[in-house]
Amino acid sequence: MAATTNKQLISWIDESAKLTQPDSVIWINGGEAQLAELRKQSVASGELIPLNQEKLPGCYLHRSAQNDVARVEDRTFICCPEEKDAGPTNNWKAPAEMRAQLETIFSGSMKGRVMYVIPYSMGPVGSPFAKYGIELTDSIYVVLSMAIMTRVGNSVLNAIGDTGDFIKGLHSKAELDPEKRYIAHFPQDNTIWSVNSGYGGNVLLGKKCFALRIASTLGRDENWMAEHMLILGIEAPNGEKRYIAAAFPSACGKTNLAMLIPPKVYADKGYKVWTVGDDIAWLRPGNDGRLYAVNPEYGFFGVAPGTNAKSNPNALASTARNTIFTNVVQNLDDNTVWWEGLDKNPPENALDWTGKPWNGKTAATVGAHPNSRFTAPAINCPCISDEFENPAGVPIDAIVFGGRRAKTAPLVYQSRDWAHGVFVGSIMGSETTAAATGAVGVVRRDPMAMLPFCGYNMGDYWQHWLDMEKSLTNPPKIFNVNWFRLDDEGHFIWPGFGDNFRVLEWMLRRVRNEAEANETALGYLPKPEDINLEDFEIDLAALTDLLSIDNALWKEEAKGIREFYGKFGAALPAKLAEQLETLENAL
Ligand code: GTP
Ligand code: SPV
Ligand code: MN
Repeated sequence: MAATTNKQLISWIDESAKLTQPDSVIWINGGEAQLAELRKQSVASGELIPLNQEKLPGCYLHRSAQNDVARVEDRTFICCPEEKDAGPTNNWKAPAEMRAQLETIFSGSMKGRVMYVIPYSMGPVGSPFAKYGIELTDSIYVVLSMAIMTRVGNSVLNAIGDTGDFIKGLHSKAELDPEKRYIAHFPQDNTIWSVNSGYGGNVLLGKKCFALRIASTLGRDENWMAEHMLILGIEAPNGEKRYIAAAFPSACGKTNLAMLIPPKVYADKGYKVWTVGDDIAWLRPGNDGRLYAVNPEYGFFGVAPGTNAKSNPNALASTARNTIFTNVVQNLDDNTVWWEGLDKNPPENALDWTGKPWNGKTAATVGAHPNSRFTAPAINCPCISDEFENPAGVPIDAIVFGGRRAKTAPLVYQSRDWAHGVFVGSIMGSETTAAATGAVGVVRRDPMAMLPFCGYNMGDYWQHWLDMEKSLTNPPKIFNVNWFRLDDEGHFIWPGFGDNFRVLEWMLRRVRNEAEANETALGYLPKPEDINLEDFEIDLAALTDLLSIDNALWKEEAKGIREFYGKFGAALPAKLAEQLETLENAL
């Protein structure tokens, strides 16, 4: 039974049901009884496998189809009326054409199935930042995952009331046919259609589809920003808290940075890190001219491999209960989970991510898929911030961009001002990861870590970033980091993880005008001695190397940037073209 009389909502659901022809329609009310019943059904059907309920209470394992393990960027479309508004970095199709094509695929796709109606909120319900969505889906996995990742239920229907103010998402697993898999966005209708996939970023429509692609277009029109950013708080020994937002591409360290534990020397002094968000930030100028951020999500959809008690104990603790694991190893001895990098003791009596028998001691192949993930409630996180539910958000002092670069980018540098900071974000490059299908380890330009997530022309998006400065009398300082420089043997030079705190601390000293820096072609770089080396194993020579700029490599880089910028034609903001010239001249 619908807990709403909203005519627009009900008629859209009727229309969608007419198209997909489910046997029945069930409204998700957000209550535990209904979710428990759905878990029971999904266990009966094999969609979820219950894990050891003593060791992992409320936890389940899910195995996706083997051809459906990551976002499909080549099948993701922005369907705005004009191709030029999607820009050169998005796939585009005319809305009518895409609708017609997808209607054929959706037609009857829910026959013999239930259509679930999920009312959900991105952001705390009622917050000035919050936006609401309705996802229609034929997947219980999607319902249960959305109930972890977003705020779900009748409170959202109440907040929507009789308005048309909600994002319409239609998802069907259909036949999971990769040839008919499409993730289509219709920004002018606030509509998302996703079909033939069951993988997170393709089907949990609140996340990348709504909170980034659609929301970025809303932000452009309403003077705010939707970004692929973590949000963390740093508490100083005197109790002062400052907030940092950081944009790194997929599988480049956002969850890890958001939950980091400061090195012992800092922890002993009383420094703490608090997590506000690990993937998405919605940012709005406040009345005081500062930039405020909320995390619109309610859970973490985190990368499993590499997560362990040393690298990210807070993420591991977050997965201790009420978590859905996707595509990890099932340890048959005690019915728990395992993945590469969890510990040095892989189970011998196990099933790999595809469900085949797997012996971790002798197997030639990995047990967990490289993009295997956990879906965990944010409130499980031991370091979740007190401000996580603050409807007004947290004030941001620093914005950090970063990617995976084996050679080029130094450990850290600071932009000269806001416009230069926008330039620094726009020229980001990073090696591709398993989070999307396609080759891994290839360097591509990924401006602001938004290449796969910007819902409109990236050139216009850069202009929007530049324009935001007008609303900010006290804008955040903008930095760039690279935790991933390699030595000649291919090892990471920087130890990363907890020690990244040393770099964050330099940034906050810069914010307070308390730290030195060298002015270079790229911007302000710390001198090696400006980074706190107390109780640290790295030697000064390595740090000097990490903070060096190879002019020849950067001249090559500038050529690549010029080529990339060339794709945008008239949409490239003049200010960014000037910034590039300044860089080229300085090199
Ligand atoms: P998405 O959820 O895809 O957006 O990824 P993310 O940006 O949250 O990345 P995540 O924190 O899950 O890290 C991805 C991978 O990078 C994991 O295998 C981590 O172990 C590794 N990683 C994270 N931080 C560091 C670091 O400081 N140094 C090194 N060398 N690796 C890191
Ligand atoms: C990413 O790929 O950046 C993710 C995972 O955070 S997904 O939700 O699939 O987009
Ligand atoms: Mn992400």
